[in-house]
Amino acid sequence: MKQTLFVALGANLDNPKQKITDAIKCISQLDNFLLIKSSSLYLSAPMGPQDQSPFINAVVKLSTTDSPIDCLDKMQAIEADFGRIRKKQRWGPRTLDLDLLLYNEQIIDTDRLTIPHYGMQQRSFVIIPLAEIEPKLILPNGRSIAELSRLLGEQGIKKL
Ligand code: ROI
Repeated sequence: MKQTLFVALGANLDNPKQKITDAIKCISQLDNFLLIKSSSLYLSAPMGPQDQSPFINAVVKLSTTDSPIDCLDKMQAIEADFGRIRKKQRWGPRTLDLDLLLYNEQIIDTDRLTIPHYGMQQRSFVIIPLAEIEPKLILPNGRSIAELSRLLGEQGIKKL
């Protein structure tokens, strides 16, 4: 059975634009994954400590036969390949961040995985690219992506 998965990408170190483009290609080549849609790249002001570079952000829609935890393992393996060092400064700079946003309409709350992603509704750098590729989306809590993106607006984020 094919499942629908949305993944958010973010990076702000070492040529982040190239990192995001390469990561999208890498995800699209994973076994059991099919890339359905890819948002534009966005330049966004850092959330968290301000003494760091702006981020490049994007969101992709995928179809997969993998379970949520297998998806997480694969995304974390790609993060590691791209040289992300975990456990550094909280909310600090990162070479590549891959967050599982949504897996069908499922709600998952385990030690390793929280879906929908806990902060997504407050983050314009997630909501705006998600609204670009899936304007009719309704989140598992019943809120529409159109409404959320209207509420958040495009402050601090710029389509490239
Ligand atoms: N800020 C922006 N703009 N984009 C991100 O992807 C991002 N990721 C993070 C923190 C450090 C919280 N800030 C961010 O992990």
